[in-house]
Amino acid sequence: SSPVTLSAAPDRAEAAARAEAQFEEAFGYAPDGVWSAPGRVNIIGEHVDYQDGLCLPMAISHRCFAAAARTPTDRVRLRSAQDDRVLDLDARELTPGAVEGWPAYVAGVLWALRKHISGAATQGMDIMIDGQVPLGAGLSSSAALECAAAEAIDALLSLGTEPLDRVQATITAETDFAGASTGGLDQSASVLSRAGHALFLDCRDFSTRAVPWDLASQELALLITDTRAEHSHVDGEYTARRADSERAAELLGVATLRDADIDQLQELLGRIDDEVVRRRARHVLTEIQRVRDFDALLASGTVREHVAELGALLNASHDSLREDYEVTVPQLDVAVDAAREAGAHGARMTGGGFGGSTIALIEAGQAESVAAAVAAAFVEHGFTAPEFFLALPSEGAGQDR
Ligand code: GAF
Repeated sequence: SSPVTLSAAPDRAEAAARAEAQFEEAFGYAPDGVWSAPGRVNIIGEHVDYQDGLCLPMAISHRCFAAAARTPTDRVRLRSAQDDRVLDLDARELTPGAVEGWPAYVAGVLWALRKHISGAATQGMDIMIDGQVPLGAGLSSSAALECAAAEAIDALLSLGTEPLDRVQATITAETDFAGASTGGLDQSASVLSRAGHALFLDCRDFSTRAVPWDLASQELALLITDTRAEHSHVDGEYTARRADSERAAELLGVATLRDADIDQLQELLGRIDDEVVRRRARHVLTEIQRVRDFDALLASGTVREHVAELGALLNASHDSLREDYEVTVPQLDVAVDAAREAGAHGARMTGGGFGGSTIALIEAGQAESVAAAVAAAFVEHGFTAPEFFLALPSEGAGQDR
C-alpha cells in the first residue's frame, strides 16, 4: 500500500512567534499581543446542537492565531497570512451582510461584542490572522478564527468578558453577521475545551464539563481523515436538516427534541407520519442518548477499559448520520468503512458532513496502517487523496504572547 503522511499541527509557540513577526512585517510595528483558538473534532453528538442536544467535542492541536494591537482610531485593519487582501473597515459602521469571506468572521465578532464595547472610547485595531486549521476540512477553521478574534478584541479593548460571553458573541457573529445558521458546538469547543479532555456540552444553556480523554497514556489515538471531498450544497442541506428536526419537534409538541422522552422512542416515532421527518427525529433522539451512554462509560472507567463499547457508539453514530440523517457522502462512508476494516475500534464522520473529516479511535501503533488502508480505498474509488492528522485534545482559546 502507498506510504502515508500523518501531518502534525505546527508547534504552538513557534506559530505564535511567526504571527507576531507577520504582524510587524505587515503593519511596521510590534503587536500588543498574540491570541489563538483551536479547531475541533466532535467525538460524538452530531447534528443535535440546534435541538438543545448534548455533544462531546474536543479541541485539536491546529489553531488560528491573531496578532493584534489597539490603535487610537475607529478603523479596523485586517490582514491574513492566507490572503493578500488588505481590509480597512470602520468599526462603528459594521452591518451584517456587508463584509464577505473570512473578514466577516472577525468583523462579526466585533459587531456581536458591541453591547460589551459601548464604554470603549475608540475601537480601532490592527489584526494579523494566521489560520493554521486546515480550511474546508470540517475542522471548524471559521470558529477558530472567530474565537481567536474574540480573545484579541476582549483583551485589546479591556472588555473583561467571561468565556461564555465570548461563546455567545462568536455564535452571534456566525449566525447574524456572517449568515450561517449553525448551532454553537464549534465555538463552544474552541473557547471552552481543556487540554487532555473532551468537553461535555449541554447546548440547552452551553454549560460544560471537562471529561478526561487522555488517549496517549492508554496507547490509543484518534486519527482524523480529511476526505478532501468537495463541500457541495452544504448550506442548503444543513438548513434543510435543521428544518426537518424543527418540524419533528413541532409534531411531537416539544420546543426542541431534547425535551422528548427517549424512553418512549417507538411511541414518539409512531406519531410522525412523514417517513423522512421520522428518520430525522430518530437520529437526533438516539444521538443524544448515545452521548449520554458515551459519557456514562467514560465516568465509569478509562477509555481503554471500555474501548469496544465506545467504538460501537461511534459506529452507531455514523450509521445513523448515513441512513437516517443522510449527511454523509461516499468519501466519508468509504473512509469510515476502511478504518473499521483495518481494525479501528470505531469510526465516524465528524462535523456537519457533506464532505469534511472522519475520526477513528485506534490503537496508537495502528495509525500508519489504518491511514494506509483508507488511502488505498480512496485510490480504489478514484477519490482525491485524503489527508491524515493525529489529534491531541488541546487547550481552548487564550493568549499566546
Ligand atoms: C456544523 C455546525 F456548525 C455545528 O453547529 C453543528 O451543527 C455541526 O455542524 C453538526 O453537529 O459544524
